[in-house]
Amino acid sequence: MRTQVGIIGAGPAGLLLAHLLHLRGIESIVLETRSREEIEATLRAGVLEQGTVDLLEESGVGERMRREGMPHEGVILRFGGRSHRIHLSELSGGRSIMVYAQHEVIRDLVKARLERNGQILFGVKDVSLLDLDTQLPKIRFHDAQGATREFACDYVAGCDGFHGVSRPSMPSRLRKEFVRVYPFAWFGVLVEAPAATEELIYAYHERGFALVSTRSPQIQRLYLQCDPSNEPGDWPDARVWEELHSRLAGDDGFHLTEGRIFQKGVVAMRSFVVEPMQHGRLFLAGDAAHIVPPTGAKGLNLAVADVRLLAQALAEYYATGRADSLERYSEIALRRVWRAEHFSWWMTSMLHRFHDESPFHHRLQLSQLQYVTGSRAAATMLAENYVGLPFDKD
Ligand code: RFL
Ligand code: PHB
Repeated sequence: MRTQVGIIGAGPAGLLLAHLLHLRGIESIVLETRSREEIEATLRAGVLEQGTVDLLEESGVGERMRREGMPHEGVILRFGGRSHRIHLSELSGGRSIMVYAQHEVIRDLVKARLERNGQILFGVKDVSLLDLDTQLPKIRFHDAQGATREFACDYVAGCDGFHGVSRPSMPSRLRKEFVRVYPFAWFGVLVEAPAATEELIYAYHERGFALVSTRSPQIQRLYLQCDPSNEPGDWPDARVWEELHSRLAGDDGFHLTEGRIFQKGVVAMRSFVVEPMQHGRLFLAGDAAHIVPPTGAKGLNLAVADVRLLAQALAEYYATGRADSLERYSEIALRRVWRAEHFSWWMTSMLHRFHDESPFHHRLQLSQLQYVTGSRAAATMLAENYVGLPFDKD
């Protein structure tokens, strides 16, 4: 077996890379440890930046997103019992976001690959990456039937998320890792209820952060800051509603409609970057190389930006034989990565209660929120980061 690009992981990064390469006539094989059903059912992100939406549309996989996704032109910051709207599109030259769930993007991409006879091998095990610093790296694995298989390729794309094998396959002395773990997590629920609001609400409250997001007019996605050691059993439905109501309370008539909670889970909060994002013929993309806390809604969008860049660099190599862009992949990708790292850390710091927080810190957070919602300059900074900086600034 032989292919041009071996792709590890069928998350948004791996699947979109395979699709973008196919559009440029480059062959790939995608290896995925989980089943198709599992990857299509895993709940994660919900917010797509303007650049992500444009790329999905331009590459022919945006049709269902355009029909079923929900474009939002603003976002709400809520504190002191009042909502403050940031007019995203007005402040960012007409850019906006699309609320469309990550697993729907995954379903669209899997379908697009399989319709074009793309190779995705689901249910593989024990993937190992060999000879990465030679001209002909190899990928060895057990297929879904348990047989040992191996193929050679020109390049390997490590798109296997934070817990994958790709990053640890880079020699540890050649990589530098930057980490921050936050002293809180998010408790997320899915609820059958009508939307309480037309736009996402990021709420800061003395009892902690809360986020009101949505999946469809009938299904709402809600999150609450919680202790990282919490488990779903710590949050009976009544406690979830009590906390949400108190963290979103105000005197402006806002009301969150309750409904049947049909899914619960805890999301850890971490910032992480590895440098460089490449070694020999291995290129990391998406969560394999970096993690952001979900407050800025950047993780999936960064994965998309990485593979866009990588697909262009690989296309240049196959068209001209020149590897200049591939050699600069990490340097260029990391500029956007660190911008998103800063924005996500900043949003997280502004909107959460820290357990060791002093009254002084609390006042600083409130002042920051007032400034961001009251000053056009400060609101513009939030808006242009939230909708995503244009790719041509990379
Ligand atoms: P993924 O999605 O983790 O996919 C990696 C895939 O690789 C497979 N894998 C392997 N395959 C082969 N061999 C191995 N050894 C393997 N090891 C692992 C895995 O099974 C998996 O299928 O990484 P990718 O593609 O880089 O995509 C990253 C995004 O999934 C992630 O950044 C976002 O979900 C983050 N995120 C958000 N991002 C946004 O842009 N907007 C949001 O609104 C947003 N909200 C969120 C989020 C993440 C969340 N969680 C649960 C962490 C909200 C939440 C709650
Ligand atoms: C979501 O809808 O899951 C979501 C929205 C915004 C975020 C994070 C998650 O910042």
